[in-house]
Amino acid sequence: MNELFDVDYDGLIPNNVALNSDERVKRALEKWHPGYISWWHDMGPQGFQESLVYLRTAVSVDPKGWAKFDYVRMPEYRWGILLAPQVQERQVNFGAHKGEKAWQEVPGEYRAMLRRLIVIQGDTEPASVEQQRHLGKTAPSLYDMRNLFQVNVEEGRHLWAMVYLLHKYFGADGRDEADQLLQRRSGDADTPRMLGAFNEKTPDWLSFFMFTYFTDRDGKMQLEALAQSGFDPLSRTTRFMLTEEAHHMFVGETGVGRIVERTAQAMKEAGIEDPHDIAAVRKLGVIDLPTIQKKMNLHFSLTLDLFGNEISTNAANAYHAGMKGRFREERIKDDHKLESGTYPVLRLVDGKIVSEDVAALSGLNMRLRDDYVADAAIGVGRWNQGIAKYGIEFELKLPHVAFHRHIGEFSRTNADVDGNILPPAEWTKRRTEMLPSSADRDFIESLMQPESTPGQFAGWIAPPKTGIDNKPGDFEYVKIAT
Ligand code: BYC
Repeated sequence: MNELFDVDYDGLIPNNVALNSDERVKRALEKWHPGYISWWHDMGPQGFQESLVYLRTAVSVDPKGWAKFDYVRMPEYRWGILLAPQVQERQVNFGAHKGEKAWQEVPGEYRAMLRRLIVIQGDTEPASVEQQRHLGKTAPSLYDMRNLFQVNVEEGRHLWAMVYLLHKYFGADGRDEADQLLQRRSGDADTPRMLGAFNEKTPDWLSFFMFTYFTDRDGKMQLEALAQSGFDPLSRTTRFMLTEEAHHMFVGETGVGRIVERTAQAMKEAGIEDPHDIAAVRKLGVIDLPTIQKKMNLHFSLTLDLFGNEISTNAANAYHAGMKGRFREERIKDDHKLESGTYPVLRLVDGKIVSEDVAALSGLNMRLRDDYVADAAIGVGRWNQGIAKYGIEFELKLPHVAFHRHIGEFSRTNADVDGNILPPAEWTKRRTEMLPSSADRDFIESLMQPESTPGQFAGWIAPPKTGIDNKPGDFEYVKIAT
């Protein structure tokens, strides 16, 4: 066994953290395990727990080849604890402790801060599984169903990743937090998940793809920032999570791309040139582009809220402490302390959106959000190429960051998708031009008929270019148990 990369699969909990020689944590996790399985049965994919799903499981943390594919019943998936290999002599790369040795134990003065970051990260993982649990029943193909379940089991594994840190490094309060991660429920009035977007519904597959494109991408940015952490176990665990996260965003990007392509193709075949002739496009059984734009407006704006307030003392403290860095900190050319310097932040001043320079440390949430917006725009460009290919004049566009916000500067106002501030009555009047209406939702829902013949796809989505694990087009990705 390659000590650096390989995973011990002998015990109940696969791991590369030498759990066998850590009796206390091993016992704590084995005690947590039944509660997790029972949560998975109650809140995991509904109706497919007995089906055989062609899933990848991490068998190594070697970036060159870490996964193996096989049929698995989801409750029997080997959720494991996998940390990226330790970097020898690693240092804290930013903040007040820059240049000191990275911490292998929790620094006492940052314990509460670190626990909060880990708990928030942990809370989003089961939340997304809960949000997506009904989708298997309306999957547009076995390929897509398999991808949904792959995302779900890996979010489950990401929960394990955070729970490991809580048990290993936070004693009794870590244990309590780990238990609570199984008790909160997405959308529950009394015990909701911690962050807004994770209490929203994911009612249909367009929402699912938008969620995996936009919201999983917040996951990427936050994990990248945590991967910089001077608390080495957090850095190592989030580094490996990022490897899995890439597939989730692939599912989102290609999913939306395939929907857009199918719409454009159907319009071309039917000779419809006007993308705004919604009734004509919908008659073709595909989702019109303006409705796709509205869904995008919704998911993008909900996701921006996950970056917190533009000006944030929490973010400043976390950076100063060396706990949460910037996106690709190592590539930034500055002093990595940010004790001086500024960052431009969009603010609402006297009813207008203006850019103001604030202390760079205070503007870190805004900076991460800016990096996110740039990253999110790339896939939108590719979707637009898919539309242009069919000669249709329509461009999908990310809405203004002030649009439809519930956290931060712009939660106090109503901006349209171009960033114009609207009086409340005007906003209410124009709302369904910019966000999905109940009629839009009903139409999308009417298309959500399952397609479970291998190699077949629902009429509103194009097939993918290639299969998973190089499988042929008619591969049976899920053997549905009847
Ligand atoms: N909803 O200084 P502020 C993922 C609270 S996604 C509700 O503005 P801070 C995934 C905040 O908690 C990535 N409350 O914010 C994706 C604070 O409350 P307290 C998840 C919110 O702390 C798809 C107060 O407002 N990971 O992995 O700088 C599928 C003022 O705080 C919200 C992380 O987020 C909100 N949206 O930034 C599966 C990383 N925003 O404590 C998985 C860890 C703010 O004063 N979290 N508040 O009562 C963090 O780094 C930060 O806590 C946040 C907020 C970015 C969330």
